[in-house]
Amino acid sequence: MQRNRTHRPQLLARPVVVALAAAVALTATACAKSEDDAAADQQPSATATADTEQKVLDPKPGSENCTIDAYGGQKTDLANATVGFSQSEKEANPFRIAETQSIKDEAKKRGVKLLTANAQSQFSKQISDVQDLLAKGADLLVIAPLNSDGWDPVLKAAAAKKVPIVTIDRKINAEACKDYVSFIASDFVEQGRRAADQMIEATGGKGEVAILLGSAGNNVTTERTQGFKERIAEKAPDLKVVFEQTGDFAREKGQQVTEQLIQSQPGIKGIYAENDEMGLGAVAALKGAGKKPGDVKIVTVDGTRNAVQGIVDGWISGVIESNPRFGPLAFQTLDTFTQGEAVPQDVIIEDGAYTADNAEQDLGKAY
Ligand code: GZL
Repeated sequence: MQRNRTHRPQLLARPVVVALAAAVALTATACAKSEDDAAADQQPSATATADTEQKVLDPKPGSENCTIDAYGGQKTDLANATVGFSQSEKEANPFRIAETQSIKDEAKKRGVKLLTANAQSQFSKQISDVQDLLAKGADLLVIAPLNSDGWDPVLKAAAAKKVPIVTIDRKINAEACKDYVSFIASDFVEQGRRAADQMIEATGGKGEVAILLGSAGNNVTTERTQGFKERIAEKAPDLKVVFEQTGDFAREKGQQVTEQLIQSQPGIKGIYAENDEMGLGAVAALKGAGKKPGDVKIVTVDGTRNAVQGIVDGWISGVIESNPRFGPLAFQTLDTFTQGEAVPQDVIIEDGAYTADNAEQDLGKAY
């Protein structure tokens, strides 16, 4: 369930926070919501942008908990520990820049020693990066995975040293509370649904649209595509997806694919780009083809400054945020867990959204 709150209660004492969050989750699932209420819950206000300092561990509905007793390992004081952070993609994409900065800021705020590594978008390097972090003495790991599969060597090495792992952003196909403690991420299917809502709004629900797919081999691409197609089918059957091709989450590839698209589908009405970098590449291609702002409706996902500026300039119709500011939640999870308290196995980070209604006033919240 996607809820957008721009403000949160101050962080309460840990056990109360986790209990409160769990109580809210239970109440939300237990109470009988009317169809309208449930639907209303699903329609976040277009002007809401996420609270950048989310600290409450919002459990994904149905999430189980994990404790250090169940996982194995020793209670420890996070302040005396060394945390290793493995970033997946090169710091060229503002999403990755903001994500890494958030981890570094929170470590500094808490006085925790942080070791970092960047795999430069090469999965084999990410595996060796994590092994290096373990060799350098990381007591805990935070991993932003590039791919969902292929993690066994790392999981075995971390388990052998009883080093707990928290994964952020993309999911690894492994067992929660056994191979890793918690998975903290956006609801990517919901992001796809919300992007579809914005595309339906922008196109009037009729015509042909294209999807610039993210890179293969991760749940983000799969789930953003799933949510978008589900919602289109549910709410705008006259909106037809006639083109799908990966732009690898990269601006130049997004531009190349869009150049091919407007050659092969000159009547295309909308483009759903599964991240802002590809969306900005699409804008460059449209400009190069002599199109005007708004000729083709573009909806993207991330919430980067340039994409939100694209809304102000009329080139982009809407941006669904994919909140990269995992630092507070990742360290809150590590802190609560190492104190011996329960943490949710699945934690949701909340996303905002930008449209013509709020892009100008909220541009400063984009990253
Ligand atoms: C989503 C993240 C995606 C971003 C892209 O949480 O995995 O990877 O949307 C990035 O910008 O490449």
